[in-house]
Amino acid sequence: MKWLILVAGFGLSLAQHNPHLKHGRTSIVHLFEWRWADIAAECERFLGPNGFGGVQISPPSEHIILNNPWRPWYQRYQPIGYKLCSRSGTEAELRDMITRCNNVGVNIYVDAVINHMCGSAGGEGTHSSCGSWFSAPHEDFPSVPYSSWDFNDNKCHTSNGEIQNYGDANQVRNCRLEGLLDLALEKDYVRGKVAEYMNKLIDMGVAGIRVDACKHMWPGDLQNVFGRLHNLNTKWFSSGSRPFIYQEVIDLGGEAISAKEYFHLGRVTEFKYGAKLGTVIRKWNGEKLSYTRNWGEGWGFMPNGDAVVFVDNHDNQRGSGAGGASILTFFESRLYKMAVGYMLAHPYGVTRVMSSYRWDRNFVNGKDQNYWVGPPSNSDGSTKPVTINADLTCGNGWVCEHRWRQIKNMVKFRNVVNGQPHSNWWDNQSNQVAFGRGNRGFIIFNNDDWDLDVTLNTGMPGGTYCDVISGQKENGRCTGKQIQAGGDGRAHFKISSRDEDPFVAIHAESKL
Ligand code: AAO
Repeated sequence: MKWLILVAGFGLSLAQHNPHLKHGRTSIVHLFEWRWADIAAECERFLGPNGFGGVQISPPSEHIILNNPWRPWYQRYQPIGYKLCSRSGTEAELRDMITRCNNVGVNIYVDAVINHMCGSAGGEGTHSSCGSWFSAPHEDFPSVPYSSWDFNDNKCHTSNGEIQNYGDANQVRNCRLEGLLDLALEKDYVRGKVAEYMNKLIDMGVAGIRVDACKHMWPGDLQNVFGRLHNLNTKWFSSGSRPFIYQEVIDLGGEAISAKEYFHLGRVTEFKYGAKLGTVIRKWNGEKLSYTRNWGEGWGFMPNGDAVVFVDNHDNQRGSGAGGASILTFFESRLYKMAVGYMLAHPYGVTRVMSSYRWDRNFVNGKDQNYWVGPPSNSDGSTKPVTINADLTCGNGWVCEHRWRQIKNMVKFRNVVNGQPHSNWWDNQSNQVAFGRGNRGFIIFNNDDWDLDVTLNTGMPGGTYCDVISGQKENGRCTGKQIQAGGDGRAHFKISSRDEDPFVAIHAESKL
């Protein structure tokens, strides 16, 4: 009996680690603050055709509307209830998006904010995205409903009810994160309401959930909630599929709470990944690309099967969250493309690509005063649509990193080499490195200040390949550099340190 329970529990937890990506796809893109209508169109016109596996959407739940500062992006991390009208659109638009994305094999992952409601200073009234009345000072959210009984106040023992010390696990989980009203997830009632919210989305067809602020919730409480979740909708997923769970836990070491406390519940965001990769590509702290020969668990990252990885996320691209100044973003596009290319070529983790909007940075004493700036908006606060330019880039202030040729093509690379081992490593003991993925793909970087000129064994079948970084294969022709592999798999590479993109990638489907 004991064995049976153990085996069942193990099976369940493993299941929640599976992102249920379709058609051999391997990557998720975070379309941060996009409208549902734009995501639906993007699934059909771009993500499906280009082999993207899924989209992480911004929180779909009803949220506070803030005026000071004006409509910051982070208002969506202050729920008022679980109705599904948000800055991204209505419930009908959400449902339409989920259906249309699923129909082209692109999964939807919901960002669920379940640790808290709005901030204690959120006031009282109907300044919420569906117009529901609430009172922050009285902890009253009738649309759920939650009342003051449903919050953690008596469990927190700090002077102001806030988290003051990340070295104290009780504070981190029982007190308020940045003044946000902290839900008592130990209560059966609260667990039920949260699970009901998630189940509504699961029934609508989402494939999984990014769970916000998991460090601030007890693993046992989360286990109870996740145990209540329905299986995925069998219209699009095989019967018995458990929702994919990936938990936001920031663990750079040195705190009371560590990521491993959450592994049995689902995957976890590996924040060390982007922090270290940024340091390596910037060549800070004496780091070199050649040191990444054992990238992954060899660098002290969590087990491969537990990790979701990314170069930057919506917090640390604007200097909050974790990682600090080493994090690379679209603002430093040359280094950024190399970092994303490295991540997508390397077998470690489930990969998430960031897709952002532009804002004007304004650093004062190392802090961006404009980190709060919301998505491109009209004067009434509504989010501007994502427009598509003739060259397939985005307009209206949307950056669309996922559409950049180099990134789009590396998403495809990852699909083509899926399941192949990391192989044929080469380095110059400095910042020139290369590695293959079995006989399906090969990538080489020159992050030194001098040119690269070398002949290497790629492990690929002989032939002419099109480099998918400087160009791509179009109608059987190559718009970029061509690489000749001999019958022995050896190929000659030349990369100037002044190239626009100092890396080259070839794969089985870029063969001419
Ligand atoms: C806003 C205002 C607040 C106001 C509040 C309520 O900014 O001034 O008090 O409303 O009125 C987002 C925004 C917040 C915003 C919030 C609600 O980022 O600014 O507050 O919406 O609108 C912690 C959490 C982590 C969280 C991260 C931002 O652990 O879960 O803070 N991320 C998620 C979301 C995020 C969202 C929320 C959670 C809330 O992704 O968008 O907030 O729903 C240490 C700890 C981390 C901790 C950071 C930051 O990190 O380890 O756990 O993250 O501190 O407090 C080095 C260290 C690293 C350290 C880091 C920063 O890198 O190695 O460990 O420095 O010190």
